[in-house]
Amino acid sequence: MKIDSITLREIHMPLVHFFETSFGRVHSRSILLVNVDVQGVRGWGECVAGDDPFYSPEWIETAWPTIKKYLAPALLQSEVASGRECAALFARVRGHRMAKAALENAVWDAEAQLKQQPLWRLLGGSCREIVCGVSIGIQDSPEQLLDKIAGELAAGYRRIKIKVKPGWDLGVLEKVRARWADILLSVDANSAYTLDETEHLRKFDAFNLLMIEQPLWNDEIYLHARLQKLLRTSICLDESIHHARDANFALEAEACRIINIKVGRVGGFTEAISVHEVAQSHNAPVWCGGMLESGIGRAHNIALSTLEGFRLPGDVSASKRYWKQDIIEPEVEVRSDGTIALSDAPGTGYRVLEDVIDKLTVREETFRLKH
Ligand code: OSB
Ligand code: MG
Repeated sequence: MKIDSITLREIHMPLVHFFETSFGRVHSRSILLVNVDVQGVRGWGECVAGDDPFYSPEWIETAWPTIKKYLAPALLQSEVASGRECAALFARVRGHRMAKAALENAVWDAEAQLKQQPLWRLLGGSCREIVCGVSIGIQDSPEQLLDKIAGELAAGYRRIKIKVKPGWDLGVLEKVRARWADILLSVDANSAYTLDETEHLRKFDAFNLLMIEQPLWNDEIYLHARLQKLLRTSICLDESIHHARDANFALEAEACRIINIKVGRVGGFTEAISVHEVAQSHNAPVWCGGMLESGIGRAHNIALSTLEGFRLPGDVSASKRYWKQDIIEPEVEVRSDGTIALSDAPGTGYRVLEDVIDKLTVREETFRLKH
């Protein structure tokens, strides 16, 4: 594939409902989109870095110059045969995985279009439908949370995950379990606790949770192993897992029993597939995490979720939970049984609405090889 040009855009999209985690509340998102023009097709990728460096050190103001100065030139100067070859091309740059993933995934998308293949098949997926869960942020009151859960269950979602932090945890879980004793329920702490709070965390065991996601520090694996020994509830790691070696260490050390795979956090589809393989070799289930993506990233998450190790419902849900108007057509819809159907169309199976993107764009820059 000879890449003709790479375009980076920043779009601004207000959320339908605010989203609050232990590190703060967001009402809208600035999203970096990248597209690669190659041999008459346009592949799209989404950078999942946030507006702020709160979930991870990366944010949109690190991703933009990293792509501009290092990743785009590296890609423009070489000829890659497939999306899979991008990771090696970008390896000289340390970290910046979300920036790398945006570009690599755009190349995979272009490759799927050029080969007239569904992206999910190109990635090695085999499931024709994926099972969906939702991630529900911290609300203004427990009553508001219960209303939200009721709405999502009525919509068919098969797993509810709620965000927790000290002061918004056991009391809320009591209320949720009092109303729904049997639903598949998990919690995500986004690193809100420390090992000193082990006794408190052990109380989560009373609620029959599918998992507790990332209870401790974002940069720790070993101390999660200490904690996992003391909990009945399975730990799932999110922030701590940056690549397949992390996944292998975490599973070998029994720091977790489940891994949340976010394609942006691990640096692209190639590494996400490797993390999936590592988890398979340990017989540990994985599921696809979300980063409040627009339709472009969402479509990529759907494709990734078709790999056979994605045995638990992911945080992959309908466009309308986030956006009044998404930037793809059709928008992502979840059926009343909580599943999304995969199509056999080439690429993602969703059309990118460039006119809508144009209206949302606040900056744009195109990179080409200088002759
Ligand atoms: O920890 O999974 C997380 C959103 C932003 C940053 C981190 C996380 C999340 C979510 C949202 O939980 C999942 C989604 O609905 O996209
Ligand atoms: Mg998480």
